[in-house]
Amino acid sequence: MTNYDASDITVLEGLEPVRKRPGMYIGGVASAGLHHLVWELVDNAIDEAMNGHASEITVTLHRDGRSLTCADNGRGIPVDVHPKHKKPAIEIIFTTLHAGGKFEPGNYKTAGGLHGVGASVVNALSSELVARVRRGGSEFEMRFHAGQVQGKLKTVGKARGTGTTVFFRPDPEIFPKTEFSAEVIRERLEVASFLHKGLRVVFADETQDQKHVFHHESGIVEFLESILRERKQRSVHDASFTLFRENGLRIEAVLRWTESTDEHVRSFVNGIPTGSGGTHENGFRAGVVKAVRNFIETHNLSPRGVTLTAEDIREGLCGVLSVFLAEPQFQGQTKDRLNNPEVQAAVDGAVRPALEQWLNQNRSIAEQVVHRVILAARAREASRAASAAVTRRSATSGRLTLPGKLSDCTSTNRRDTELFIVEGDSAGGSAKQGRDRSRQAVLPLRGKVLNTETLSIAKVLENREIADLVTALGCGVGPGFDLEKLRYERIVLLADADSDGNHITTLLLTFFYRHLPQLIRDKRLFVAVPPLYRIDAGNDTFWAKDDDDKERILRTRVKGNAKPEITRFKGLGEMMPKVLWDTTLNPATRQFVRVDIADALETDRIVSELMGKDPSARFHFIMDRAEEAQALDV
Ligand code: 0RA
Repeated sequence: MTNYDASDITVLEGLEPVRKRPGMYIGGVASAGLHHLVWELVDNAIDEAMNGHASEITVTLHRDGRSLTCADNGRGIPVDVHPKHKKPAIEIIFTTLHAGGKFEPGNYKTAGGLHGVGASVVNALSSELVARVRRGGSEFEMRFHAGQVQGKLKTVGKARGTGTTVFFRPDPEIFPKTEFSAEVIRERLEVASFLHKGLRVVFADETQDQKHVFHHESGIVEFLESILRERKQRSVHDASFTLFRENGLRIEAVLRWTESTDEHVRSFVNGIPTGSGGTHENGFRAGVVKAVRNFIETHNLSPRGVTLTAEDIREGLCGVLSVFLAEPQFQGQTKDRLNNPEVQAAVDGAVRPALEQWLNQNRSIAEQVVHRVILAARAREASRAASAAVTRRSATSGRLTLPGKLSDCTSTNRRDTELFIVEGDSAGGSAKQGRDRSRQAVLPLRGKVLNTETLSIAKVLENREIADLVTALGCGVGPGFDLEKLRYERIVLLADADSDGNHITTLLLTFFYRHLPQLIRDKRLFVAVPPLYRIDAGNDTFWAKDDDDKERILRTRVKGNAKPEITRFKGLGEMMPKVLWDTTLNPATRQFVRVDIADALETDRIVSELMGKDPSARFHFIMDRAEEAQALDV
């Protein structure tokens, strides 16, 4: 390891392709791509720490919010001159694509997927980058602009100890928005500190004059506790099951069962979040299910009258799984699913015996877990019966059983049809008159929608408004869900452009997110954006969706000295049907926002927080995300 020097660096390629097609290297130039630059440097520093050479990483977000420094106390990037290329190693590392240390056995690299593309990609996409290295008693410095060297490597002074410090400023010619999110960075660094136990990670946020120090000696055990705290979830037992295993593949897992009805497993490969799971997560799930099943069977605890499914066993499971392997293969559009087949059996084979043994050694915990699992099976049976009743109403007996207040469309072909879910009867009336009745259906909902966040499907379906909605959709919910039976191509939420309307939209989004996520995943759910203002100026009429829009129109569209007349709509109900058609229903002129699970984890956290905070703020957050996702679609 210590005989590493510049001659180990082999493949050389310039940086022009990176600036030409940044998306190929960092996934895109929107916010996620911008933050990739940070992860890239942080991952390099973490690699140095993981291999035992660094104990502390400091990330400083500078006051302008558009530049950042990542420092570590590792060995320092080598500065010796490469015999063949006659350049300092550090220069090669920062100016050539895919240059890096050759594979050293026993070393875990974050390489793979969008990661590990190297410090050179960060350099290529920065208008300014300064690398400083402390090594051999001196401090060295090298400066770059858009990936090009600005002068030679210089010695800037004497130094004690070793380490690497990289300052960079993302290039505004590449990124439309160069402002970092302190929150996104903070969160990622905290997670890194959990996954690399013992590592000190400091986040100096100059934009808010805050300094965060993350340091967890118990690693993912503390991570799980923090997840439960954040999700406000109660455990059904105390003490987590923990697993630390290392033989070629490092496997760390911690889990416990909660009272929550969902399953929440966060998985990582070499410290990189794998939001779409993969083979490691599959092995983990399979191992947990087999261990619990075995325990139940061995002790003759099977319930009478219900068969336990894998989902029953995993209901309420909250866990963290972190694996480290030498050559991870990532897959999927966002490269966040692990694809190495050998990992599945390895994780399954590690988790199953260890968990079963743990259950046998902790009998009171085991009893609580088994009780929880049987309860889940019984609840599933009950909700299946309830949902089957609703689905039957809509699916088998045809239109006659559709809710009376649904104004259905006349088209018998689902293609291009839309269901507008409208707040209130009077708005429903305008929508009903203003719509294109051949392909647009209207379902008015009365008053506030039930908050479905924590309710089982059976409970949710006891609510009349929701049951009517499910009947109108035709696709059922829960175990009875069938996308083929969905009666419309698109589902559109239409509510007033005020805080009550936002609240209703949030509650409906919660319902869809928790109970019909398939519709969101299948990109069927939209939110309509009705106008808030009408601006009459001379012979022209303009519509504005919010205050900013109004100001913009007044500035740019209203000509001459005619004094514009501005009308603020109190609600959809007072809008003439024709106006509602022109502004909100007509596919040629309307604006929709598509609801997307762009970042399922973040959405989950937001939805979990639903109770007890300002509803309109939450709404904006969800919709901002939706808009971001939509912007990415075009
Ligand atoms: C290759 C060799 C050596 C250090 C590093 C890479 C290194 C890279 C980074 C990136 C961020 N921080 C870093 N720290 C170290 C050193 C090999 C030796 O000293 O023998």
